[in-house]
Amino acid sequence: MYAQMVKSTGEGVKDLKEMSPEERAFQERIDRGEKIEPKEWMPEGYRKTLIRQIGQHAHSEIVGQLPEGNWITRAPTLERKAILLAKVQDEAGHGLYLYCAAETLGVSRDELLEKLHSGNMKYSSIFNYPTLTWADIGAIGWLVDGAAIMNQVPLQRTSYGPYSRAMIRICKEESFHQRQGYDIMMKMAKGTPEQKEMAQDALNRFWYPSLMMFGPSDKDSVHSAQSMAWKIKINTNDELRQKFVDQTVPQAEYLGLTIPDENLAWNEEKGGYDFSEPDWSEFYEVLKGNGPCNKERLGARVKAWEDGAWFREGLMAHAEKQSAAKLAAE
Ligand code: FAQ
Repeated sequence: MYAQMVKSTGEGVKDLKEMSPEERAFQERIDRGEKIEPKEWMPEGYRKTLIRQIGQHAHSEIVGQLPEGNWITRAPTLERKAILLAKVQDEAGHGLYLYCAAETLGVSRDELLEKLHSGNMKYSSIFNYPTLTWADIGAIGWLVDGAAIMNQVPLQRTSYGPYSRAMIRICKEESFHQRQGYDIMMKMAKGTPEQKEMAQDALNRFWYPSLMMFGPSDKDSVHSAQSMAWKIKINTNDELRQKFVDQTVPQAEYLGLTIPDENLAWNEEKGGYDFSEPDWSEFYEVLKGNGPCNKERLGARVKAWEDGAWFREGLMAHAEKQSAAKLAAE
């Protein structure tokens, strides 16, 4: 399996023969499907890759609250508002499980947040797009949570124990998120002509950014080969993107909506759809901070951090007072 991987994904991944005895023993554990737990020996690159991926994933969950949070006060009914509130709160919970998983690798939550706020750590490109209408909330649940699930279900089998266990819980909640989004789209698509138009417009704007969530195409993915050898990633970016398209096209047909891609066509031979690639220059611009909402999103997170300083200081003062009192009593 490992030898095959090295062959198929190419350069930069050490062959078993080039590894130190510790590295080889580690790789053999991964190949046997064993989980790696926090205090066990691991190559520095494995630790760093996990901190990067889990940290970015946690940031995505937290920043991902902002586009939908924008509509909580404007949800069309009390029921929709309660559902959206629950969903946005779930995303906060996902962020917290993931920060905890990252902390087991020896990085503090404050360090991770500092890197996010200073622009030295990424979060998913998708959250740099605006939510202009209520239909966008449907499109996010359907497409963005749909893409997130496609990526995260295999991550339940990732090699790092705390990440894999966090993913199991997160995936359960993401399924509810996807269903609520599709339910909004059904109401809109089967509603008045204006509502259907809003649903189509939301699909038009969110389709390609959703495809970008899976990362650059395999030939441009810098981390995939090593991450797959370590089973941090289970599938390549293109494999998951293809599965997402194959799953989503019939869902769009059921809604009576059109995927905004003239090249979309069933390919009998490959057993999947042919489809157009997203505009990768737009993707890299968004990653560089030049997407439509990058400044607003990061600004909101930095403000929340600064506004919460008094609260964190209060908690620390209380904790210090308590431990001083405990010491005095001993
Ligand atoms: N956005 O070599 P690769 C959610 C970066 S959760 C921004 O292919 P890798 C829930 C990548 O970091 C959504 N950056 O990288 C929700 C790397 O840059 P670096 C988040 C991206 O790591 C729903 C460079 O490009 N999910 O939505 C993106 O092997 C609704 C080269 O790329 C996860 O984080 C992107 N889309 O593969 C919340 C899942 N794609 O770090 C609220 C876990 C790539 O060297 C509402 N993560 N980059 O500076 C993963 O599976 C992987 O990290 C990938 C990227 C697949 C995202």
